[in-house]
Amino acid sequence: MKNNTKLILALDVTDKESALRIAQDVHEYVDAIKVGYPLVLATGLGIVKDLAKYAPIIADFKVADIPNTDRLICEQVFKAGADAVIVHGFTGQDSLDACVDAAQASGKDIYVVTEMSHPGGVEFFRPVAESIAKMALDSGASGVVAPATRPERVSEIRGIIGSELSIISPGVGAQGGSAADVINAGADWVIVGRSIYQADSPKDAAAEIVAQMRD
Ligand code: OMP
Repeated sequence: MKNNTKLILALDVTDKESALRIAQDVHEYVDAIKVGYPLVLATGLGIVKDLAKYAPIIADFKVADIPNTDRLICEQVFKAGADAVIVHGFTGQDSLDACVDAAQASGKDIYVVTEMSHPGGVEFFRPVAESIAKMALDSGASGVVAPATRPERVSEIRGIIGSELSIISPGVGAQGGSAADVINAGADWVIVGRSIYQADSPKDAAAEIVAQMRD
């Protein structure tokens, strides 16, 4: 994924027409489009190929199963045209390794969730976030997901993973985080959903966020 705009669109709409319209509208301002359960369950996995015309696709399926099932899931998602998959790390090293192996076999990327951005993200994730970040580093994953709602945690996670792995960071806008603050804290990309796809002009909203990160 090229780091031109530092913006990843989280396309959590549930109809194909809106998804394609928004992707076309904002594609020049985003480095990737993240699709997840809302859009894929509503429209089917084929949406990945449709959207891949506009930007690389990160499939956010937060994969969290035994190694064999994880591998099967990742293989299907890569076959569908995704460039990266977001997975959980709490299932352990062997499960993560299965995802990384599947990704490396097809030259794709795995991003591992460390600590989640919502208020409940501190309840169970906080105590294990550092261990998950360390495991992600050792596993050969391409990067981690860390919360824009807590830039200080992004800095701490950056301290663990060093410069080798990327940090993609959700929680900007609707969840209260600031794009500029989390980039200054060490994130490589922000992931933004509602502040863009619910805006009157998704294109202007995306342009504004990109401008904030350049100031
Ligand atoms: P907005 O809050 O609408 O900007 O969307 C944020 C996107 O990032 C959604 O697709 C979430 O599912 C996702 N996300 C988080 O919000 N917090 C996390 O800790 C992890 C993710 C994610 O893995 O992408």
